[in-house]
Amino acid sequence: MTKPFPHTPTFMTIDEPFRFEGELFDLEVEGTIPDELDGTFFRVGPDQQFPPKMGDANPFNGDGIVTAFRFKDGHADMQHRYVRTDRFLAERAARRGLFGDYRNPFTDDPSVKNIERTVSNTNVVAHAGQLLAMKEDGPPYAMDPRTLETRQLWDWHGRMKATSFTAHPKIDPATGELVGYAYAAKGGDSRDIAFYSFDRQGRMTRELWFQGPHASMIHDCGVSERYTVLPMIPQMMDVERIRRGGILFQWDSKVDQVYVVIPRDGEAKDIRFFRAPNALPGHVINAFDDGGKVYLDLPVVNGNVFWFFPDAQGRHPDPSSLRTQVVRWCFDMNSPSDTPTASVIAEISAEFPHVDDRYAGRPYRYAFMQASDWTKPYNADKAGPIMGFFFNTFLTMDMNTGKTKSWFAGDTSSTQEPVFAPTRPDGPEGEGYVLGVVNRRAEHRSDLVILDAQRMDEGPIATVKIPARLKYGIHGNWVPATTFPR
Ligand code: V55
Ligand code: FE
Repeated sequence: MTKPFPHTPTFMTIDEPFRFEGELFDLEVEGTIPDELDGTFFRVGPDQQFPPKMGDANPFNGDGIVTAFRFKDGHADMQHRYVRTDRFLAERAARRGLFGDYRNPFTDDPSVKNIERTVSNTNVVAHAGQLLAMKEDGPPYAMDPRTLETRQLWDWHGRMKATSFTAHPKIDPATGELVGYAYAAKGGDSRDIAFYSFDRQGRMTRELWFQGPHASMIHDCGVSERYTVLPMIPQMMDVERIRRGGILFQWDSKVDQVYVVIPRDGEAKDIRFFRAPNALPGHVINAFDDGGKVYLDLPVVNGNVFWFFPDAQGRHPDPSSLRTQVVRWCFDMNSPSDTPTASVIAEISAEFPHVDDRYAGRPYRYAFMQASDWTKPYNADKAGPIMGFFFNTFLTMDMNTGKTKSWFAGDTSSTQEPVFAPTRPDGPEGEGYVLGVVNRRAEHRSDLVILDAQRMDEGPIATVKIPARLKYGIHGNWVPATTFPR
């Protein structure tokens, strides 16, 4: 018999373990789902299968569970299924947690010594006929996009030799290539970084190994037509620390942001390392270049957002005290200076960006994000306390002006990452819908809302009711029906 989960922030309120798998045909809808929505919104998040072996766990340690919302002719169906990772299967067979702390193999049960320990809980990306469930501490797992059955650990036919792969690869809309990288690419806290490209069919076309200036978290990347940029977060890795029972990542306010700029067709000698003052580079909105200048847009936070990866003194800032700037960096590859220029597009606590994927890597105008609007009310009596990451607003940002149109989800709700779905393949940029899960915290239930991307302030066109709770999700993507023909 499984023991109860601990009543700690990771496992409380709307984020209590759910652990249920299943499907729902023809979800109840308030309003009207636009007929032209034809495709699937895939998303993933952690939902730990068994109570944590070590007594508690951070929210990034849970087993990945994937949701597919499939849209056709104004209807929505839903599937919700765990990724059958090797770790998930080993724990299921044992009926208990065998893997210990986050990215700490020293805390594992000896019986799982040689079993891949990634949980595939961070992103789901469609490429070359498969759905890839990803977490940056291991290779992806390939899933069947139609059934959500897990196929296998995916190392691209044995060619991807790094011990891990990012959860934030980018797909070049012009070529269909998947471009990504691995950090700590030889395991542990190695400074090795590997840069990869795979063509439309999933064949490896580039592999480039080099070393970074230090070993730290590289969570996301920007990919333009000719360059890839890797923002290095001042979250420093140390395997000696986990050997002593500590945490793999530690915030260091004395370390600069480092932006690694890699020419997509270049060699290791062409790689440049740019530096900016200590801060936290967040998720990449988009990147583009004009040949010599590389532009990277992303929210930059003035401190550490990962309260479970504190500094050497065990300190972390109160999330509501942090300030975010949406920044456009310019990296000049023809200048010897390692200092990029910055322009601030907006000052707003917005994160989890998506763009119109047809404009990925190219000059573009719109970003779709969620935001923490602390000026809005929150009814903790009804909705329960806020623990950790909290967002309450969906918005469309005009990147030319920094102006936003937004929708507040209400004083008992929180939001999850929104995605963008265009109305038609040849429509103008940003004409389409923003889809996002909203947690109805007082009802212990979730909804999926659909908003007009250009009229966010008018509120949902449709609310798809989910008679279940979708815990804290991480990332997802809109995949048009043409990507996986029926
Ligand atoms: C992040 C998320 C992760 C992780 C490392 O948001 C970094 C950043 C959900 O897991 O393992
Ligand atoms: Fe992420």
